Amino acid sequence: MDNIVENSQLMATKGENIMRQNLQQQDPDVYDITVREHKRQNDNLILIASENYVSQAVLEAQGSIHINKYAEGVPNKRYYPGCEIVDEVEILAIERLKKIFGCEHANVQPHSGASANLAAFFALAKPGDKILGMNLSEGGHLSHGSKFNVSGKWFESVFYGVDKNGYIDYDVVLEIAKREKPKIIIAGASAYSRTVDFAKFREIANQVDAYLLADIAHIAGPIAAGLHPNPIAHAHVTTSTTQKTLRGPRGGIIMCDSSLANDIDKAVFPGTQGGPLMNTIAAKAVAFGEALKPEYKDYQRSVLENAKTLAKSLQQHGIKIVSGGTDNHLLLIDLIGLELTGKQLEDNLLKVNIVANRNTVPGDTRKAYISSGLRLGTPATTTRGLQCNDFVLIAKVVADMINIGVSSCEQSLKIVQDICKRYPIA
Ligand code: DSN
Repeated sequence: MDNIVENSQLMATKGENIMRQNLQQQDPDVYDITVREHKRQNDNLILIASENYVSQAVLEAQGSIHINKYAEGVPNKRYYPGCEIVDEVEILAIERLKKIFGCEHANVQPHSGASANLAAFFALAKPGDKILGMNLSEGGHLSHGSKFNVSGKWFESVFYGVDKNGYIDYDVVLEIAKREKPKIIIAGASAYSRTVDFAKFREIANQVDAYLLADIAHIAGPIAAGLHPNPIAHAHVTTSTTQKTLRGPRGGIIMCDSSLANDIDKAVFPGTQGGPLMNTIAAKAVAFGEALKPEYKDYQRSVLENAKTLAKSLQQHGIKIVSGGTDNHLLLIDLIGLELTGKQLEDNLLKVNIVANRNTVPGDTRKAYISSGLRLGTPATTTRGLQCNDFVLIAKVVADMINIGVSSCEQSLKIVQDICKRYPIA
């Protein structure tokens, strides 16, 4: 008997400790890893086009008590009790998102961009239907019909690419659409640096009676700031991630007009997901609030200006850029014809504290794991505060790593370290 009392007291004390101890006290191993990751993010220039640094407020919301709540269903129609407060935060996220993009309906529950796309497919098509997306090797995304992804296994996927100048040729897209008669046309990419003409895509979709799905994962930030055409008036369904240019937590969103609202909501839950991540939804609400502030537009403008400067400066050093430049936050270095591969350049840049990922480029004959290109993006470094003159220096470092190779390492590393010191992360 005494033992039972002692044990339950011990458990109560342990429970209390678990609720009170911070990460450092409770799990020094994970704490130590986290401190080192913080240092890595501070000491390197993150030029991965899909990464960013969230605000302190987004971090707090993501790590908040909302993490504990199950809330299957939608606000005011849940399958669990006790959802009245998390309902408020989800409604806030939805209303802010609708205001940013001007859509009639929004679902903020997708766990990621790929989950958002899966739910959109689930709502609009049936297994075996045909979908038309951008070729992965020319800038598209895995979840747009790649044979390695569920989208390519459930659907018959056909693809469009870019022309010899690196631009989408809308006449060719129309030709393919007329020939293939897809159920869904996907307008969106993960490595396309030019403006996407959503109105043209809708005209094409109308001609073949297809749904238009706009995936704006990469360009959501510039669209939110009015610096890239908005697909909402043209696409039947629009999906996005929230962590890239949009600068929110890792997650997904879906937007559509009221006529598809119910289908989309049901496709997310119970169609393809279970309980939503309420802490992530709280963090999305915070990020959407930030996107509605006037200074957000300045940030997005700087992202685009910095990308343009980086592209132009690289070209001045003789580096080939796919499509000859950029209209958005990213650019692709084309290494076709050089011995240097994308993988080697990625590895070499790591030696000078620059983190950017290899990518296939149009006309690439190397495997995706090796690639003949490198993708560079400016969202994360712009959040740190870097300006155009910093990108002139960065271009010189990248160009030296291509033209001269690792022999220029020491001086290049010093330039990067100096920039990182001038713009510390919190
Ligand atoms: N969205 C991809 C990227 O652009 O990095 C990852 O899936």
